[in-house]
Amino acid sequence: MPRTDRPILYSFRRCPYAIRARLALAAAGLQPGRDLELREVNLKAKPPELLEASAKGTVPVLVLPAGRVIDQSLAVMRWALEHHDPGDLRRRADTAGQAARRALIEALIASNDGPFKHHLDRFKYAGRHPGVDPEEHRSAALMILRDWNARLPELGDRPSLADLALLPFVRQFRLADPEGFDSAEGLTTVQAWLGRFLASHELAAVMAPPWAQRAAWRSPRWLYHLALAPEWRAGRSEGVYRRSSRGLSLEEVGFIHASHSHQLEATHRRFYADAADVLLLTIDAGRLAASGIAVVEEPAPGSGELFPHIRGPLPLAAVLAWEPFPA
Ligand SMILES: N[C@@H](CCC(=O)N[C@@H](CS)C(=O)NCC(=O)O)C(=O)O
Repeated sequence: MPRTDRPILYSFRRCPYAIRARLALAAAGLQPGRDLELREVNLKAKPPELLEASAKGTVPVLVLPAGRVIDQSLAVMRWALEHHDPGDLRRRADTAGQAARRALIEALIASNDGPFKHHLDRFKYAGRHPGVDPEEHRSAALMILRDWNARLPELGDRPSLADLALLPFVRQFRLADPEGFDSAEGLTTVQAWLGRFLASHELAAVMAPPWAQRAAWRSPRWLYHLALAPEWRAGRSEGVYRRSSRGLSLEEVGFIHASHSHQLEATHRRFYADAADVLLLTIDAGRLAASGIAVVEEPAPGSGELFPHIRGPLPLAAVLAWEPFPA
């Protein structure tokens, strides 16, 4: 595992596991940029660096400077709070009743990560679970929330590790049916608890830059090509893309222009700044090679800076993702 100077967090803005990890890292006083590098991940195009760190390919993943990899959200939370836990989220302070609170925190987390998540997935994403009855799972999830409703007050008024670990999932549950959640009986404490979380600065902070970027992190191992949306659409319907650069075809130029991650902004400024509907194509050089298409590093006229030139038509299978650029 390559050494880094700061921890690297692979994250996905909307993922509840990643949200809970970001909440704990922020509660520990860590800041992206200053204390860690945040890499927003497109789960449909996971960067090779993430998969090398953790082959299971889920987020969050924290890669520490010495090379240690923490690839479970709860372990990331505990790592953060071991460093700094100013709000005593883990209920470690030596006062009466803390052992019982710590046990309750663990019990609530087990209830969330096990049965609650199970029912949440089958209620919210019923289409992914053929044959399940979403209503049955919604009722089962509500039963669990009613149990939490009775137990949460035992943790005291201050937030705890359980709040950070559970609330992103309760938020998801509510999002699947806000009216149903808000009008559910026997949930007054849970409803108020979620309401405070949804209005909190803590949640707002981790859902916005620098904790969550709209655009995915760009791996230096991938290649990038700026395309005009109608031309990319035409390429997709033909099954192969043959534009070299703005206004020029592969046949005219002899190759397709591309950029490395660090060259992209300048390429956009130089050639596409006034263009509408620009898309950023993320290209896997390995898949190009597998299709027999060579990439040659060649100097740009004038500057001599080396750019990757794709020496043949771009196979659709080599394009991992496309998105509006700038994001
Ligand atoms: N047990 C893991 C679960 C993490 C997880 O499942 N994350 C989801 C996103 S919310 C993921 O990365 N899924 C991989 C995928 O969708 O390809 C943890 O606690 O970190």
